Amino acid sequence: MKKFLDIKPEVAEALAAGKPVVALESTIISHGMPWPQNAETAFAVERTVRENGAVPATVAILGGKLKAGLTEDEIEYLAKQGQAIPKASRRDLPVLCARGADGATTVASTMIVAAMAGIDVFATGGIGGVHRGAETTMDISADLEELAQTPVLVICAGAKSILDLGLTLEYLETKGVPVAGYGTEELPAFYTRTSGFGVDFRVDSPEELASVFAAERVLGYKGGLLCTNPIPEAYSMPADVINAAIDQAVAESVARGIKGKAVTPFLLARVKDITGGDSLEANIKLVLNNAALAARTAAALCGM
Ligand code: PSU
Ligand code: MN
Repeated sequence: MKKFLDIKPEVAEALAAGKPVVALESTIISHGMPWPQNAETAFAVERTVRENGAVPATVAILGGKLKAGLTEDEIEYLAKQGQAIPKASRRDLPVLCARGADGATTVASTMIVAAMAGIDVFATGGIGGVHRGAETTMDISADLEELAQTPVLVICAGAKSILDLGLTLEYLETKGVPVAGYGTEELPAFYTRTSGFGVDFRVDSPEELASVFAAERVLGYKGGLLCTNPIPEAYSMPADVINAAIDQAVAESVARGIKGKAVTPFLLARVKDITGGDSLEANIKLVLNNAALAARTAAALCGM
């Protein structure tokens, strides 16, 4: 395992000293946003983590190495390559490592690398989940299975309603994954602060969130914890606008027969195109918001 793991020296030093570290994913860089906003956002997210008291560790696979922490040049490389970098979830790591290839990590694979490196907290935008129509397609993201088996606290802005949010919550309940709402009882739906679905429990401070994760560890659970943090009010989008775009994108993906790992990138790209720059701006703001909460939670966890 360690043969493939490459922890950036700054990250390794922070971990050895018991200082807070926050993992960040890279599918959002190469597949989630266009150049150059993807690079600008990745740098802004790292800055936000630092400003809130933690060391950032952006995760990716480069030359077959599982990187926990990237240099600026490496982030820029992923951002410029964009879709040319394969999206890498749990099942993709062995082949990419064996072949010395590159990959952009999803929530699932970022959790795997974070856990290997000893990083407890991970900030992202949206997680994968149970897709609409999954009762026939069986399209369920490996992110959910990872939350059930890998001990990392993931902070996101909920999930986009490209997914079936009700079924996603049911799946997480079945798998025993605690789902927190930060300052809310309702699951946020990424672009909007509400979804009509209730979360498992509410927390109101980084300390409170950290204490639940710490308790989960003391109990010896093997899985993770999901914290859903609503997009700041000022940047949230009108539900009717975003839902119309999502419905159109889902209908197109069905009509075109999109399958497997291509489904989520297809839907994300279509929603972005249909809504123009508005959804990109909202996306950037919510990721920064999650990065700040993750850094403060990682710091609280270190103080426990
Ligand atoms: N949902 C988003 N933004 C994203 C993703 C999902 O709103 O960027 C990315 C994340 O990397 C997530 C992955 O882990 O897509 C899930 O892909 P799949 O559904 O194929 O598991
Ligand atoms: Mn899928």
